[in-house]
Amino acid sequence: MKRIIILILLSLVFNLTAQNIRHIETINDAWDFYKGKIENPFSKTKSLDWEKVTIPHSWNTQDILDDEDGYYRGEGWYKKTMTIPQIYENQQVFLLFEAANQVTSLFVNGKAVGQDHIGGYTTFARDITTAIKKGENEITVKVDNAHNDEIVPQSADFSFYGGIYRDIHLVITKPVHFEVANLGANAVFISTPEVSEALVKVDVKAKLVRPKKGTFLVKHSLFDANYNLVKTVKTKSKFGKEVISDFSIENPNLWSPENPYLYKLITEIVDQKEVVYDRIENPVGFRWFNFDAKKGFFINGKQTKLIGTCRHQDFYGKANAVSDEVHRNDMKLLKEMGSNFLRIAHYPQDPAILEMCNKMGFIATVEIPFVDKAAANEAGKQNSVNMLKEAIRYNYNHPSIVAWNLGNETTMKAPDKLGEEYTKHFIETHKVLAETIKEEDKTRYSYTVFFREPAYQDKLGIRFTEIVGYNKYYGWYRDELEQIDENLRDLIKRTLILDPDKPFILSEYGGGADPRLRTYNPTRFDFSVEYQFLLHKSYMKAILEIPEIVGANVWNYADFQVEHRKDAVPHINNKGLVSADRKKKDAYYLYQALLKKTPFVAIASKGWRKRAGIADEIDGQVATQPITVVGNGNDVELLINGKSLGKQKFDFSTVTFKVPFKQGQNLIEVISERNGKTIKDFATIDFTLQAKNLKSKSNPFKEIAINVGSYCYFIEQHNLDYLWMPDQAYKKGSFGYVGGEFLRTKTRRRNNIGTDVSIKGTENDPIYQTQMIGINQYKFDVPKGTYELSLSMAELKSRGENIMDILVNDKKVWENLNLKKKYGKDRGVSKRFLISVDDENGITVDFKPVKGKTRLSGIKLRKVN
Ligand code: GCB
Ligand code: CA
Repeated sequence: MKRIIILILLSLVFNLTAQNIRHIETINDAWDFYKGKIENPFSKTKSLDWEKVTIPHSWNTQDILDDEDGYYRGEGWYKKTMTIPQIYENQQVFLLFEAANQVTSLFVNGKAVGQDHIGGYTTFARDITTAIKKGENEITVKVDNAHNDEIVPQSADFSFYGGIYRDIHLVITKPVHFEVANLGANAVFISTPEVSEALVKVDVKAKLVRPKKGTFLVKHSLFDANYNLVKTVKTKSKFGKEVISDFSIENPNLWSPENPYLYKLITEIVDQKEVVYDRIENPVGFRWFNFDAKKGFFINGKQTKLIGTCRHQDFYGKANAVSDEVHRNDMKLLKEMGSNFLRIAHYPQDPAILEMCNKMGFIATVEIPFVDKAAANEAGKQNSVNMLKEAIRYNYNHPSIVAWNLGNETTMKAPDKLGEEYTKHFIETHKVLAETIKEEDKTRYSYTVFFREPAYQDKLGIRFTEIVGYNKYYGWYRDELEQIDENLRDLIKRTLILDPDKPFILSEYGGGADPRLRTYNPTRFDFSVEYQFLLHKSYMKAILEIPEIVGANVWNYADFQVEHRKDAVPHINNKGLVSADRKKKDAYYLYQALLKKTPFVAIASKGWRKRAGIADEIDGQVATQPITVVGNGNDVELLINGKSLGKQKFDFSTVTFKVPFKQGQNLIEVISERNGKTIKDFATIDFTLQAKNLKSKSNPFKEIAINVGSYCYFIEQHNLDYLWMPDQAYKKGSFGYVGGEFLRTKTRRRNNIGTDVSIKGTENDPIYQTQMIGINQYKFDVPKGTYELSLSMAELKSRGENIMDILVNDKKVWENLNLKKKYGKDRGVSKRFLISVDDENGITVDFKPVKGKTRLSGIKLRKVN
C-alpha cells in the first residue's frame, strides 16, 4: 500500500512538471507557398497556383545554381490554416520564427500582427493571442528577400536566399509567463560575474508578464549533468520590473573545450503555493576566460590555442534551408576534425549550432551580417543595432560564446569612394555597434573582422572593438606559400603597433579545391585538392608557431553556394575542407592529424579512387606515384597490394611514400601506432596504367583523355568517374602538345594557370578553363587502327578574331573555325572525328591559325578497331 501511494505521488509530481513546461511545437508541415507578388492576398478567388512546401524552405535552391545570372529576390507568400490546441485556460499564443530572410510580415485571419521583422538571420516571435479564434485560423506570412538599402547584408560572397528557412514554433503559455515576443525572444539572462575552481557567483535576470495583482516568484533550480538538484532560489517579482536573482555554488564543475560540462537551470514562475505558471530551461556552463594579445586565449586559466573553421548555413541543392540533422552532423565533423573554435559566419545561424557548441566544447564567435558595406543611413544603422541586440539577447546564455563580432570586411566597398555622407554613417555604425555589444553584454568581448591594412582602418577611425580579426588569403589571392609565415608576422607587427593590447585572430584563411581536380604539380589557384593541402600545411605551421595568433579560423568548413561566383565549379566557393555535400577533402585529414589527441592515421588522398598514370618503363607493369599519409604517431608503414614499402617518420604529421601502382584494383594499407595503440587506414584505388610507349604489345592502347593546358587530373563526376590526365609536352613514342603556351590569368597579384570563367554547355568547366593557346600540334604515337578523336574547345577572354584550321594527318577536318562567332564566347564545344591510321606515323593534329591564335582545351583518343 505504502509503495502504491509513493508511486501515485511520484507520478503526480512527474505529471505536474511535465505539464508545466510551456507548450512548444513546430509547425513546419504543409504550408502553401506562392513565389511572387500578390496584389490582393486575402481575396477568396483561387487564381494563384500555390504549391505545398515544408519548412525549412527556400525559393532559391535551384536558381542560384543555373547558368542564368541572378536569382529571384522579391516576395514569397506562405499560408496555412490551423486550429490552435487548447492547452491552458486564457492561454497566450505566439509564433516564433527561428529566422526568415529577410523582411517578414505576419497576418492572422487576414490582419497584420505586429511589425514587420527586419533582418534575415535573427530569431523573432509575435504574439497572436488576440488575432486568433476558435476553430480554423489562417496564418499568412509574407517574406521578402529583395535588396533593401536599409538592411545588411548589402553585398557579400554568399547568396541571400529567400524564404522561411528555419523552423517555426508555436509557443503557448499561461497568462502569467516569461516574455516571448520581445527583441531576441528570450526572457532569462544568465551571467557568472565570478568563477573560480572554488566558487561561482551566478546572476540571473528574468523578464515576465504578470498582472499587477498577486504574488509571483521566480524560482531557479540548478541541476548538475546527472539531474541532481544543486541549488534553488526564489525571488519575488514586481509588476513591470525585471527580476534579478543571484546565488553561488561551491566547487563547480567547470566548462571547457576538453570537458564541456553543462549544468541546467530551470526557471519557473510560481506562486506562494508553488503552483507553476511557466517554465524555461537553459544550459549553464561555468568558465572564465580572457584574451591576451601576447600570450593568447585562456580558459579557466589554461592557455588554449583556438583552432577551427568558419561555417555558413548552406548545403548543396538546399540553399540555407538545412535540417537540424545536417547542422548537428556538421558539428560532429568539426569535432572529429579536432577543432575547438568556430566562427559562426557571417550571421547568426540555426540554434542547433550553438546547442552543439555548448555540448561539444567549442569556443564560438557570433556575428551580424554587416559585410562589405554599411546600410548607410539612419534607419540602416538602427536596423543593424537591432539585429545585433536580437542576436545577443537570443544567444546570451550559451557558454560557448566568447565574443560578438559586429562585422566582416566592412571596408570591402571602400568608404572613401562612396562619399562623405556614407562615410559618416559607416563610421558611426561601427561605433554604435561596438558600444551596443558592451551595453548588452559586459561578460564577453567585442570583435570586428577586417581585411585591409591596419593603417587603413586606423585612418578611418573604426578600430572600436576589444579584439580584432584579419582575413588573409596569402598563398591564394596573393603571394606564394613560402611567404605565408613572414607575411603573417609582419601583419601582426603592424596591428600591434597601433593596438599593443588588442588580441589578433586570423579570422579567415584558405584556398579553393574542387574535389574533381588532382595533381602532382600543385600551383596557386589551380583549385586542386593537393594545393589546398599544402596551403593549409603552411598556414598551420605558422599559426602554431606564432603566439600572437590567439585563434585561427579556416575559411571555410564546407564549400558553399554563391550565385555570382565563377570558380572551378560555378556558383560554388570551394574553399571548404569538406565539399558542399560534406565529402572530406585531403586537408580535413591533415587537421585531424595535427589536432586530434587520440591516435590517428589516414591516407590523405583516399577520396581519390580513380587514378591513372604512365608506366615507369617501356613495357613496365607499374607507374610510381606519391601517396601522402597523415597521422599523429611517430612513424607509419605503408603496404601496396600486400607488399610493405617500409616505415617512414612523420614530419609535421605528414609523410609521402613513392607507391608503384599496377593496372586495375590496388590496395593501400597504412599502419601506425600512438600511445601503444595500433591504428590503420586503407584505400582501394582503381588504376589505369597507360603504356610509356603507345605501341606497346603488352599493354595495348585503348583510350586516353587529356586535360590540355593543365597539370591537373580531372575526374568527371556525372560520367562514370571518367578520368582526364594532365597534359605534357610531346615525347616520342607517347603523346603531347607541340608549341603554344598554357592559358594564364595575369593580374597584378596572380599569374595562375587557367581562368575562372563559368563555361556554358558543360559541367566539366575545369577542362575548358585550362587550355593551350597558340598550339601547333597534338600528337599520339599510336599503332595502326581506327580511332575516335575528340576535341574540346572554348574561346574565353580572347581578344579580336580567332580563326583556325584543324588538320588530322594532313587532312583538313575543320576549316575556318571561329569559336566565338559560331558558338558564342565561354561555351564548351566538343566534336568527335573518326580517324583511320594506316601507317606507323600515328596521329598528328595540326592547328593552323588563319587569324589570331589557335587553342585547345581537351583531347580524347579512343581506339575503335
Ligand atoms: C572573405 C570573405 C568571405 C569570402 C572569402 C573568399 O574574406 O569574408 O565572405 O567568401 O573571403 O572566399 O573570398
Ligand atoms: Ca584543359
